[in-house]
Amino acid sequence: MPLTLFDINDEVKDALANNQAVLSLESTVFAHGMPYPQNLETAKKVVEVIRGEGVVPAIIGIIDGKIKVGLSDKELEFICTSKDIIKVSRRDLPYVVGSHKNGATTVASTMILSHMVGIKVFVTGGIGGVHRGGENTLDISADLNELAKTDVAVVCAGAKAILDIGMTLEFLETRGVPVIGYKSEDFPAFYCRESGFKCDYSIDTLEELAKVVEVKWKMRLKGGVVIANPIPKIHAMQISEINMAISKAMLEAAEKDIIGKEITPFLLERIRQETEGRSLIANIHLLENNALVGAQLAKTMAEMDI
Ligand code: PSU
Ligand code: MN
Repeated sequence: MPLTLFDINDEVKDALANNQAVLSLESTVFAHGMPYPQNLETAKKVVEVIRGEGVVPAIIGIIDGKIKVGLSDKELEFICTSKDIIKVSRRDLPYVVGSHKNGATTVASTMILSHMVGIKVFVTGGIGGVHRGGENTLDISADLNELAKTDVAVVCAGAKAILDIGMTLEFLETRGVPVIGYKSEDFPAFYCRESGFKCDYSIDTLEELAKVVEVKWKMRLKGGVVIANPIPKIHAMQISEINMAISKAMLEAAEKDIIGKEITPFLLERIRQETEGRSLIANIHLLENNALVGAQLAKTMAEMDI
């Protein structure tokens, strides 16, 4: 591992050295997925939730080209407020690190960096996927490829309905990524508990979840496991409301020719406006819930010596 490129904070370093539970978090969800100040408040809340479970949180980001594992409060504030933060997926890592830039990491890059330092569980809001029309545009998130090859368990609330969820699940199947619902048969669609698609399997206990992850890696079946954790019922949104907002936002994105890595942040912001902030509130709650389950899974895996 190119250790000189990393700056791992002492708490995370100690925990990793002593096989204590560590849970990593991406920073794009805060830098490009939510407005200030809610992004900073949510990041702080999520860290608190993880600590409450006795697990060490490690938000990952890049500052002046240094890969930070476990952002300090000051660094987190910078990532949440600066306009100068690049959205960093796998292909962006060499440039952003090599040219001493600032970056927020996506699911793909956070998986890579977590794996490099030995963190096995990672939590996010929703994974990227195959965009609608992806069969023509080839807009398929690098998150999916990473899930196919990097050994990290990813706790998420499914994938957003701005994506083609059916094609996303097909892609994951082809690449051999198990999609496990935690206490859910349905594959959730981020703001909603259902997407119209099922998970491959549903598991009700953390021990069983941990076992599946362990077996996958013991058998050297490279890659991640998607653990789909639906948004709590009381915070879930109406499918009709969210679909209306999504359709409107997507039409606008097409009119404005927004493509590539800009599309997800654009749609998230427009959906927030269309739902008068309700989507943001749902986003915050599902992240907290994912952090809770992620922390519990990290703890269970550490106890089982996985
Ligand atoms: N989903 C969200 N908020 C986000 C993202 C996804 O609800 O901010 C981010 C994640 O970092 C994810 C990335 O890894 O978008 C996927 O982007 P792309 O499709 O450009 O790979
Ligand atoms: Mn994309």
